[in-house]
Amino acid sequence: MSFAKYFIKKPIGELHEEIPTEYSLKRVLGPINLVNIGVGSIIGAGIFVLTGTAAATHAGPAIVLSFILGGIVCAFAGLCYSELASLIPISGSAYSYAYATLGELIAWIIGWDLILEYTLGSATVAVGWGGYVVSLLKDLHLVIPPQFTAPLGAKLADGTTGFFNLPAFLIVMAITVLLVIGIRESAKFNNAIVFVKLLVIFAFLFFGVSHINFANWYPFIPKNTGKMGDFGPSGVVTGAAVVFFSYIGFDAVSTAAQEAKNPRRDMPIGILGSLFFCTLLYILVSGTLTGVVNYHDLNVPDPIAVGVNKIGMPWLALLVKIGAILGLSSVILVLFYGQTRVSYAMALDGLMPKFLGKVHKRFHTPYITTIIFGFLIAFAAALTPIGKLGEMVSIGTLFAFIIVCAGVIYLRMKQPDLPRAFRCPLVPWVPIGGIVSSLYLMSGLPLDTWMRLIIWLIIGLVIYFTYGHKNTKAGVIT
Ligand code: ALA
Repeated sequence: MSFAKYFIKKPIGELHEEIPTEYSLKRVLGPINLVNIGVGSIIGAGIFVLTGTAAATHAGPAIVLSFILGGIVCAFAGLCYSELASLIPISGSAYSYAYATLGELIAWIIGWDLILEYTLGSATVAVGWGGYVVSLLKDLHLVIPPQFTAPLGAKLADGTTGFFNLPAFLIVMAITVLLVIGIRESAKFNNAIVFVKLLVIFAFLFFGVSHINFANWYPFIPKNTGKMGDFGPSGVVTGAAVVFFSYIGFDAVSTAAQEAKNPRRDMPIGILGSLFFCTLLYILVSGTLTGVVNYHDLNVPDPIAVGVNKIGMPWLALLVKIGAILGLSSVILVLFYGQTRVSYAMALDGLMPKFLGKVHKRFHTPYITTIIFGFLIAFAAALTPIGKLGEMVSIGTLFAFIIVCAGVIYLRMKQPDLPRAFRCPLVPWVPIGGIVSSLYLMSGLPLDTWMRLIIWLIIGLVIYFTYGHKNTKAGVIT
């Protein structure tokens, strides 16, 4: 249910205790659950797949620095998200916060951008999922023809070209069905998956550390090849822009604000706690991986499993693959779920066609939006290389960060007296730090990725001015 419309009609200072009881959810989540939700949606294809690609093609062992850089950018944005989340303790996303505080146009831009982030984000993770499934099946002597495990036109090792990434397509279709019939992650299921993901990662660290070959860390920052972003200092920035994907999801914690026992205290703990934990883990994993395997050999769909193979523990490689497959499935589910709820909220607010907000009579899920986006995500996953998808998600998310950080500064100036349970420290410097560092990471992304973002935003604005703006005026909360 979107509350944005409801709140926008109230003076903003009166927002807090105003959630109508028929819409209110049980407040059951404590700080540990919230950190778990964060970790559940953060750890995914970023660390399991993109670390390898980014080390092999951009940063080398300095991928560790890329992760630190990415973590810093997210910490700035995380502090700003926390202030917004504690200001408006309603269920939703950056879209709902923006609607209630920054107005309709900004909300539209963020919502449209979030659709890009979540749609392509779930496609990216689906491709990573496919990589681990193909690798697991190979261990079981089941080989899918490589043309059906790679995107259209991809050059394959045997000299042929890829046609359609079938495993990635199928997992998205399966998750579409789950979302239509209404199975979403319960807190218990999420905890179990988080446990499995962490188990395989800690096992890798535990057994990997003693197999680090220090020679693999030299040169720590490989020499630039002459092309911007291919190793050298610029490679570290490009690497950060790519692995930045691994941090996406910490904002998912803010969507649980309405179910948190003490949202004003626990939201920031959930967001920043899960971010801090993951940053630490990523630094350790990427350092160990590039120490165990030379970065040249990491441009593979299953780098962590390659690392474990190098250690010489086939049983652990099997465990890593199963853990990755389970873990990645839950990330696809969470991201796709987020996508359907954003477009559902936008449809209820009148910004998107009403049929996207239509709920299934029996399953009570927004089934039309789920099915339409299910096909879009599945085809994007089947036809596009993971690197390109990940870059689009990164640029879209960084753009949303910039708006959120700017929003915090704007609201502090316009409405300084609002009750803020969590205050972002050192305003405006922290939000400015968020804006500048996001722009810095965006500068590491290729021009064609920028062009795609700009085209996406232009299409969004055309739809807003020709459709959304007119319809939302007539909209009422339902
Ligand atoms: N952070 C999530 C991942 O790495 C999206 O898969």
